Amino acid sequence: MSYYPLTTLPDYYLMDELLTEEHKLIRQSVRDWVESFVMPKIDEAAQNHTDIPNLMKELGKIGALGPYIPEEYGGSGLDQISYGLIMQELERGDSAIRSAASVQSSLVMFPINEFGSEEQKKKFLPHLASGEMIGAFGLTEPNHGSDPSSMETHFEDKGDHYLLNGAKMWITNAPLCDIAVVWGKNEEGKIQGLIVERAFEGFTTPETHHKWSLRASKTGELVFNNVKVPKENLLPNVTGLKGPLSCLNSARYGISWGVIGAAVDCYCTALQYAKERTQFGKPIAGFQLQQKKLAEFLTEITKAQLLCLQLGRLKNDHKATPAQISMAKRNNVKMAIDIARESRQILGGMGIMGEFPMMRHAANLESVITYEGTHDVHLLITGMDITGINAFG
Ligand code: TGC
Ligand code: FAD
Repeated sequence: MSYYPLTTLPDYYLMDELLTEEHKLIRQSVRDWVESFVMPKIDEAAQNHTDIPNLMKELGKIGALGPYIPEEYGGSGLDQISYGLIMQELERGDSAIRSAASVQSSLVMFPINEFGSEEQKKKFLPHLASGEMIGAFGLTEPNHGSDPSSMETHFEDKGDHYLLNGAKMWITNAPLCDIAVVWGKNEEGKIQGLIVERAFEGFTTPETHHKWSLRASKTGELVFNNVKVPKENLLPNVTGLKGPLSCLNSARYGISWGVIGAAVDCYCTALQYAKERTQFGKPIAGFQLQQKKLAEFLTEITKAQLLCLQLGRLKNDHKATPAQISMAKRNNVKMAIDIARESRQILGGMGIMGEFPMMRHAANLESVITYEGTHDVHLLITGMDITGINAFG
């Protein structure tokens, strides 16, 4: 159980005035759900390295899966700011909860909605939106992480089906998934997406154990050993790396908002603790060194909020560029991990305990700063955008 309840969100620049009533209602309902469903269970789940039972169905019930997917396919048809606010509240609970919703929404439902056939949309999207079906996204491989275009997973056209071989690594929800959107190369070496279903022979999903990060989330491999994939499971409307990278744009945007939630949880906890904890005859919040930390936390959270709100507006208007999204993902995750680490110090020894969230958030954010493009990869994306020179190779 969390020591401090999730009360309000710091709103130093009165950003709520820029939100609609619907945005605020959505945010409040997700916050209430996190308070009642996630907070009582999250420390135990993370300590025991187990997922939270029924998480996906519960996320489905509150409309957190594919919120911007059209209603006809089971989504809620919401705007991008609503999606961001949902991610923020979920990650205030734990990055594992946001990860579950991110993968399902941005990495599984998004590509089916954008690049899938009408039959695929009807067959999969409503079940993914309700959480009855769990999806995974396979891009990263054992030998190819930051450089997905070198992937080895491949498939051959066998007339009435494709034959898929290869392996994906570090895949969120792999051990739990009913379907996986898998990116592989066709016989011409072009990247395409396939929907691989749990029942397909030769498809296995071994779990990755002993993580120190995202311990309330299942991670694993996707292994394809001569898997026969029916032709109707190919995503027909995209070819090339821009397919998976378009999904990442959506997920990285959600992460930019999400990590504000983790930072806020740490900031609120540290502020309250500092006001209550007395040393040398006064609350530690009265010492300049602690005030410096707290003031800087709020400054960085406020800047991150403003970045996300404007990015959300750009996204609503279909004007957000991948490089703008990279800037927000990189800046906000670094902001959050710094706040998690520094705020832990404000709690002294108590900061290492499970009843406070800092160690859990800090450990989670080690994954978040790595997945969906590492901190350094996003810097290189910005560098390339402003100089026009590719510094990757
Ligand atoms: P490059 O030559 O630059 O581009 C190849 C083609 O892709 C297009 N493109 C994009 N399209 C849409 N969105 C983007 N963000 C795009 N970036 C590039 C580009 O226009 C080009 O199109 P075309 O038509 O000309 O062919 O590609 P590159 O091979 O040099 O690589 C670029 C690089 C390094 C930036 C990219 O590969 C990258 O972002 N690497 C990081 C990999 C990554 O983020 N992996 C994430 C895996 S999924 C995950 O981590 C899920 S965690 C889930 C959770 O639990 O929350
Ligand atoms: P590498 O690419 O080997 O990078 C190692 C280091 O080298 C990094 O510091 C990197 O920044 C640096 N580097 C690489 N290239 C350059 C360069 N050109 N210049 C300078 N430095 C460079 N992937 C999925 O497909 N689906 C998922 O669901 C998923 N979930 C994940 C869940 C967790 C918990 C984790 C940890 C990862 C997940 N990933 C997933 C994988 C994640 O996206 C990759 O770990 C990430 O993209 C980095 O790849 P890598 O680990 O192979 O590191």
